[in-house]
This record gives sequence, structure tokens and C-alpha cells, in this order.
Amino acid sequence: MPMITKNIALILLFFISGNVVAVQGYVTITEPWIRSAPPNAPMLGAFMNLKNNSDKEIKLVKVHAEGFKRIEMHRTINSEGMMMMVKQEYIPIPAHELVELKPGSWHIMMINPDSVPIEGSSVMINLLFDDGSTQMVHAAVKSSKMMMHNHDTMQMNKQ
Ligand SMILES: [Cu+2]
Repeated sequence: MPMITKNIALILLFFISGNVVAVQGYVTITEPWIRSAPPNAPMLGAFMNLKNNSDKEIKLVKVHAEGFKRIEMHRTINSEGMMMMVKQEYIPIPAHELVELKPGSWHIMMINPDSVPIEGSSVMINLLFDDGSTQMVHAAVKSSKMMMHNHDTMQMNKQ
């Protein structure tokens, strides 16, 4: 019983602090979000920060969410001046490093939604890592303008 109480306390703590969404295993996930898209969009990009707190590389190997036909891991690369998305078997998170899934870089591609989630809603995403740990995050659906305030290239959108 004391163990369960402790876990509940931890969960509450992370709920209250808001920013840190999940701390289990060796990967800390923060700021999960999905870029809002038109109602007929065939796919949506999901983004988050993955911090590896361990001494070994950890790979994100599988992503699942209800209501999507298929979910892939992608990386956007510049190939002779053309930006293109390339499907990845996994997303590597080097020891002690932070990998930012963000537009134009690594991202999760959520393909063929039953219905495109509306802005302001959230989608539960399950992540499986190669150390056997799984995590669940609630990704808020937002426009990219709202979420890019940290990035220099999007400073012009700030009021
Ligand atoms: Cu993609």
C-alpha cells in the first residue's frame, strides 16, 4: 500500500506541474502536441521532446494511438534542395541527450485518422521503447504558430 500511495502522489505531482507529462523508465517526455489540420487531412504530425536519462541509447520503436489507421516515425530531410519525409524504423535517443520531435525534423506521422481531431482536443499516444518501457502521453492539438514560440525562425509570429 505505501508503494501505491507514493505512485499516486508522483502522478499527481506531474499533473500539477503540467510541463512534465510522463516520467517512467529512462525517458522523460515533455510538450507533446499535434499540429492541427483541416478536417480532410490524410495525416497529422505529432511532436514532443524525448530526454534520455540513462547511460545507453534508447530507441523509440513503436507508436500507437486509437483512431488512426497507421502511425509511422518520420524524419524530414533536405535532399538536393527538396524537403522530403523519410520513414524511419525507430527514433534513436542518445544517452543523456534530448531529441526534439518538431516540424522539419524527426516527427511522428499519424496517418488516416477516423476523424481529424479538432484544435483544443487531445489525443492519447502510446510509445514503446526498446528497453521495454512504455509511456502514454496526451498530446494537445494546436496550431503550429502557438507552439513555435521557442524557435527563432518563428519569432515573427509573436505578438
Ligand atoms: Cu511525416
